[in-house]
Amino acid sequence: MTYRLFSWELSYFSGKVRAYLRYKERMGALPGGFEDILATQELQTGLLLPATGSVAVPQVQASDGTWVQDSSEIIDFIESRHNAISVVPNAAEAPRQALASYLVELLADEWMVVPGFWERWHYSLHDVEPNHFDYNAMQWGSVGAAGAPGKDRLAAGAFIFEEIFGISEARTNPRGTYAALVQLGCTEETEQAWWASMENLLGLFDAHFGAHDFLLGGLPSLGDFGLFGPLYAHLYRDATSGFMLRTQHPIVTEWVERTNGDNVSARTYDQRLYSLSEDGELVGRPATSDGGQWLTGDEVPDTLEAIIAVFFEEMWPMLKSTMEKTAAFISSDAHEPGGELPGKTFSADLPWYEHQSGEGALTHDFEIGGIQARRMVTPCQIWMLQRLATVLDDVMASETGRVSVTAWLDQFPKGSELLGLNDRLADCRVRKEGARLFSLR
Ligand SMILES: N[C@@H](CCC(=O)N[C@@H](CS)C(=O)NCC(=O)O)C(=O)O
Repeated sequence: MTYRLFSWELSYFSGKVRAYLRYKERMGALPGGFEDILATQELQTGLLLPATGSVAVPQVQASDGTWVQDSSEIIDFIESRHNAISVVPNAAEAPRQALASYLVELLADEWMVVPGFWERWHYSLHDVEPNHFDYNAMQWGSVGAAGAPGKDRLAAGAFIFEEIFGISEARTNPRGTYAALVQLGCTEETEQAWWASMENLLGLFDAHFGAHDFLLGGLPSLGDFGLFGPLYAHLYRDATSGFMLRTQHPIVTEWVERTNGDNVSARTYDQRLYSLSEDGELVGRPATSDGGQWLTGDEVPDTLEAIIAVFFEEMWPMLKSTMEKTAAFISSDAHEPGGELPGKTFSADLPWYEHQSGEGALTHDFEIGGIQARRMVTPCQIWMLQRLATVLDDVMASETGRVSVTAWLDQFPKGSELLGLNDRLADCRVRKEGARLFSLR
């Protein structure tokens, strides 16, 4: 079985899936491998859209013709077919580690996306210093005008920013990516608070990756690939944040390179680490922390718990409101039973534009850094929460799992509320078909 990955190098969620597929392939767990294909507009509209109902990247096509859209669903799909070198801890044997993996993935996908998205577009504004407009235009032009000479690719990117994203009037009349930032609750009032949230997390990553090469020890897992979304194509590759990351967070920078499968002085796939035996022979030894394995005994280190505490403190209140607001919308006159719901992460989905912007029925209050603000409700978070609820069911299925996870969640303020997730989801469950979301009732 081989796979085609349709992706962009500049894309948050493409980086997550590419690093995951590279890891599986290099560990020998993906026979047949995968082909990484630039998702040009021609392929997006001619192939991806008819197959799944969305042009979003990444998308994967298996050699039997099956299409999968959404980074999390792609990982679930590949894991179900290639279970060697699993990236998800077994819920029965390591219930805390399993839950921790999904919680970090959710935080990375749907919360860190806001400051990750902001830094790219803020430091592209004409009057902001330092500035990476040209870098960003080049990477967008290289998708929009793939195959054209460099100067034309750069010009194509600048054209997209002006004509489609209206970058010159981003503050006064936000369009494109700038309108999307407002829909995500990232405005001049909140942007510094969002960035402070990211900086706090970077400090927590320094502490964790200073002791362990990956979230769960000496091998990567689902949470690492989740974090790769914000930390690779955005914070590491974008020029302004990339300079900051390299100069202020070398430990996180090395984790990015390691998780991407780059050679980092033998700490990952392609270079070996040897010692010399007494008689001068080369003797191999693990190059990564923790003996090159996940931590045993279902250990979740304190430094990882500190990251999960951010999930409960900052993101969980919004997720509770997402479930309530989606349930109210589904039962309102604005929605037909079983009808479609918006599916996008980064911006309001066009057919629901009025509902997801301003004070629309699919907007809600949230808090960041003590500031009250408003943002769109994102039903794809419901789909992510349903996935989490399944893991929770698995870990709670045994008496030992139940005791262990209940005690573990108790340490986080409001952590025990997660145990009622199925009840909270009861009136807002969704069904995913290709890329499209529908209510269940
Ligand atoms: N939840 C989806 C989000 C995918 C997504 O938003 N992809 C972005 C690029 S990182 C995109 O294609 N946006 C353009 C669009 O949705 O039209 C996932 O995890 O794959």
